[in-house]
Amino acid sequence: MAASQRRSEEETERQTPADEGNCQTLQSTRRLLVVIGALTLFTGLTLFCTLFVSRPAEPEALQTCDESRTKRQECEKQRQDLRLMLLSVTQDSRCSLCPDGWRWWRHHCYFFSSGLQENLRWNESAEFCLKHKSSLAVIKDSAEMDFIQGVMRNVSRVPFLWVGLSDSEQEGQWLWWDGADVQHYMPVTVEWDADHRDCADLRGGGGLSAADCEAFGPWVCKRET
Ligand SMILES: [Ca+2]
Repeated sequence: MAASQRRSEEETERQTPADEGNCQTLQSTRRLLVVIGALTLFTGLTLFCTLFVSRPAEPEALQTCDESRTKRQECEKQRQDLRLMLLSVTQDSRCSLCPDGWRWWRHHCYFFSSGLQENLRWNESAEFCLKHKSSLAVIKDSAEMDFIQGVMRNVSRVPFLWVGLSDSEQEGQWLWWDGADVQHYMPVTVEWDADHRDCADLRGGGGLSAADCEAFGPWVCKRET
């Protein structure tokens, strides 16, 4: 036991200054590696946030974007005017802004179902319009009303059409498809309203009547060109 203790003391005494120096060097290296690692992590996070998280839009970039949008709108308008001019000159349907079976009027395309599709319930006709990137017509002024009435009278020859107007959300509160109140665009009223009549159809002469949404009828879709 005494001999073993003696050997341990001797080994401790044999540690040289060089050993102590190596130990200090190792500790310094570890500290340096920790510092380098932390700096690398910080730099990486800063770079990520700068590039991807919170990069405020620059005024110049916004201005350039607005100018590009304006030019695109001007270009689109010129394209439409050119196609209309070609259509009026050539009467070639390939120059039409609307799909086959649709009618162009004042920057919009209209689909009158009469003669082209079987009559549908109001909800079904609305779904048809949605499938064709349109909605049941929202009539916004007397000129548009006159256009639709003219088609009803001279082309489709139907007594009424489903349009995008209903009070199915709240009885008596008639809203156009876009959420506007019934009189938002024109001073019109819906006749014959009742609890079981929540969908509006357009009659000859421009009148709007409440009807049973489950009734079958022709309809008119509308979409922008
Ligand atoms: Ca009603």
